[in-house]
Amino acid sequence: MTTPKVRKQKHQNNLPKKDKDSKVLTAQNGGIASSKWKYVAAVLSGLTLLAAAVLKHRYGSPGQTTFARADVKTDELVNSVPCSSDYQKDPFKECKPSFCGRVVRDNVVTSEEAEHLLGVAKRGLAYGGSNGGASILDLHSGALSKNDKFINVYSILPDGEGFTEQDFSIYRRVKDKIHRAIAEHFHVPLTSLFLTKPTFFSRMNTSEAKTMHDEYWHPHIDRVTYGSFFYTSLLYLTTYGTDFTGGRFIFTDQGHNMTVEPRLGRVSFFTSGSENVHYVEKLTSGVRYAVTISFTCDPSMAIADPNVR
Ligand SMILES: O=C(O)CCC(=O)C(=O)O
Repeated sequence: MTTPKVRKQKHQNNLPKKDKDSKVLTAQNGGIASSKWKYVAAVLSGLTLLAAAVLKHRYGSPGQTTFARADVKTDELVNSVPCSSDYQKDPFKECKPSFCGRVVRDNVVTSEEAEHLLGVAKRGLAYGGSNGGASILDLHSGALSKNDKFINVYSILPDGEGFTEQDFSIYRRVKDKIHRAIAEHFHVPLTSLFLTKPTFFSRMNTSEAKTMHDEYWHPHIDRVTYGSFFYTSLLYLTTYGTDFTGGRFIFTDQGHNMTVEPRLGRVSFFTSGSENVHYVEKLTSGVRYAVTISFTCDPSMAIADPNVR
């Protein structure tokens, strides 16, 4: 019995003459031939990398499409997706999604309204703020991130400070516009669709997470995370690439992500079930502000509009 090593030697010695010669020739000229091919391969891979970088910059990386770009103002972008089975057991026939998807619109809220709400967010969050990278302010409940927990902003506001009737009236107007946009798009009677909790301003920055509340980058389903949501909306108060980097909103479709780049005044709304798993990328610079305003079909989960206190 021969070992593999012995068999290999035997095979080489038995090569026909031509093969032996060509082996010698290759050995002699290999330096020139292989350096030529190495050069061609290097140029080709350089060109491929360059093309990939250009395509990535323009269209996103393979497996990822930029659905809404921050530098392009858009009336309406629609991306339909099949509904998950999450709504099957729900009553609320005329309200629950009969079709599912995502919509991005830059014409629902004016830039003045968005800028005013950015001021409200900054003013309110100045009374608190998380130690980690994500802080929230809920004007309904008063919940405000402070260090590693939440406090009630209404219980700590000094006399004469806080939020004005104008702040609340702009908030309610914006909420009504988004309510109408969702009802129209998803063919739901306005009176069957209710504001639900939590609604909140969010502020994200690059600070390291200190508690799980700071970890906004985990893929999740809003119906699972928040319980009562049927339709989620986000109003962006700052712009990707100008006010911050990272922090894009990503729908994690199977094998292909759809990205929404936040833009001041941009409204993004979508059905809240597992057809719309999503996360926010970690910020790499700057500060990102947004408001989450969501709606339910379940009247028992409805909340009233917030009012000055
Ligand atoms: O701010 C965003 O773009 C989305 C935040 C989010 O996914 C959430 O609060 O559940």
